[in-house]
Amino acid sequence: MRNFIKSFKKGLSRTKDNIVGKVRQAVGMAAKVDDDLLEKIEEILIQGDVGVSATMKIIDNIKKKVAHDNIKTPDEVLTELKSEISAIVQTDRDPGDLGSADGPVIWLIMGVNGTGKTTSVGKLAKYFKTQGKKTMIAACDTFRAAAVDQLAIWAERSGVDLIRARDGSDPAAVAFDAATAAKARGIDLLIIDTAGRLHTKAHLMDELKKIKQVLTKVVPVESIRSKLVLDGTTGQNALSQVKVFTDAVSSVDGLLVTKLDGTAKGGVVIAIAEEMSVPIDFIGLGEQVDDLKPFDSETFVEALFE
Ligand SMILES: Nc1nc2c(ncn2[C@@H]2O[C@H](COP(=O)(O)OP(=O)(O)OP(=O)(O)O)[C@@H](O)[C@H]2O)c(=O)[nH]1
Ligand SMILES: [Mg+2]
Repeated sequence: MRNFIKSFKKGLSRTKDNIVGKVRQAVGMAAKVDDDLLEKIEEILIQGDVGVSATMKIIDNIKKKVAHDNIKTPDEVLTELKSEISAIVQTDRDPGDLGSADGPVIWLIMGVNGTGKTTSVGKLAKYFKTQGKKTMIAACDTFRAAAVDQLAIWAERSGVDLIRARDGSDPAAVAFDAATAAKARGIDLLIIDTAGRLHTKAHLMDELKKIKQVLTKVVPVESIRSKLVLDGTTGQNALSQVKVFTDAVSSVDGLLVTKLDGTAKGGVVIAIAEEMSVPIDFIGLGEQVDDLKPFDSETFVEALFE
């Protein structure tokens, strides 16, 4: 548990400095709670990619408490900020819970180019294997020859089987083979890597639909979970990707927000929690195999405020 908190703290340190660090500074310099202080905090939140909607909600709630005399000192503003953020990101969902479906659960990993899909597949495989799940991965990125090799290295590192495509083969056909193999081998979780695709390219989005449809020939549709990988450094852009991918595959069940260690704008996690109805399953806090962590809202808030 200590290590868990430690990796959240390390991975989110730039965001902490940029958001909570700056608010703490502003609060420290303020003699009283006034419009100037609240405007300053609003600016810090927006600039930290917390998003307009979550920022407005937070500031409005603080203002109400100030008006009702529930907040009197600048220090209390910081305490209130913490509880407002907690309320927004709060979840008691266990992203590692695969449910009790018969046969393999399939995670279809998708996203725009370079968001961290392939490395996340490798990290997830290690995570679920450690949880005692029989895990298998499949390389359905048939566009880039190097993608399959990249995944093969991760498979070896994580000690899981890999179903690989021959170059140029149809990704839906590979997905079908992988699902069939997973079922035959009594696999608990099959994680499918797909090629990066711009959400504006309709034919590539159709391909995802086709992969999903083919999978339903092997497992019930409830066993197929569409997971969208978002690059945490791309800020508000990430939010629009959720909408388009959701339309393409009819629903996205969960998000993986990567590269939070590389950004001061991890406030995007708060923006996503506020504006999107899709939950965050895992967050990427580094490049090592253990750096993809199940999103734990309490630990997230602690890491920012401790
Ligand atoms: N620092 C950091 N780097 C990450 C994280 N997740 C992924 N990366 C890096 O991001 C780069 C791209 O990762 P990939 O997994 O290849 O991305 P992809 O989405 O599969 O890319 P395409 O298949 O080309 O669309 C790699 O250098 C990864 O190491 C993270 O959480 N933190
Ligand atoms: Mg890839």
